Amino acid sequence: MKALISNDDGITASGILAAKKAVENLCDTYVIAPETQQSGIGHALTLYEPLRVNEYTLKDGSLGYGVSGTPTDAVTLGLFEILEEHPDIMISGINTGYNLGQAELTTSGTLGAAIEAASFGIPTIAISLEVARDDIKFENGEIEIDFDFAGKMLNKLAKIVLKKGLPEGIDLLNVNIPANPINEEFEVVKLGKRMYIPNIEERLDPRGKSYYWIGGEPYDFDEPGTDGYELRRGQKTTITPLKIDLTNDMDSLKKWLK
Ligand SMILES: [Mn+2]
Repeated sequence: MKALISNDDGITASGILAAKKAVENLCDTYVIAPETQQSGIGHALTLYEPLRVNEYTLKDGSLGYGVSGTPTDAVTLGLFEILEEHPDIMISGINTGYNLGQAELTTSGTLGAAIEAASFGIPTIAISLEVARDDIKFENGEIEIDFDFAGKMLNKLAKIVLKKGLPEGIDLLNVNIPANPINEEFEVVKLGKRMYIPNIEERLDPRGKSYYWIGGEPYDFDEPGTDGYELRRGQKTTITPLKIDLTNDMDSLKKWLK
């Protein structure tokens, strides 16, 4: 069995090594990830720049492939250039910081990599860890983060996926690990509305012209049964089944067009 492991925090991030460590007793692991921090890049594909693949020695001494592009670039090169055959499972993460809700699902690079792999029928897990401190969300492997519980949950889930694949009609799973878990169960939840309310900072450049910096304040999760509510308020490990097909109600559209 083979696992392709990627992320959006970059190949040097500690979370990708945690993901590798979590599943290496189950299968062969191949770490193929962007060289640089790509959080927020979504499902972007590089079409007008050359892409390089550089070999990296990961902190555990093993070989990894760093791609000079996006998470989707890394997965595409992984599947169609670097690996000889498609893996039995793809894991995106472990992301530093949660990935919740409908709104940012397609801006998340963690989900971007996952959606790309899942679109080729590979059973895929996107996994993210809630972190208490805002300043470590874009860490590059230099800050010590405790991925032990997240790794344990990932191992549990990957074992099931490798044995049974995913249920019919489900393309990928979005998993979020709380900072202070109350149990070792998976709570099946639907997507909430969003993770953040945009918080835009306007600054002045040295020539007096405005520039903007997009940030966010956590959305106030208020709907029980959603990922944001159960993770943030309940400190449960949430798991959401996703499908890539975004097609909505065709009949109501046909009626509307008449
Ligand atoms: Mn990230």
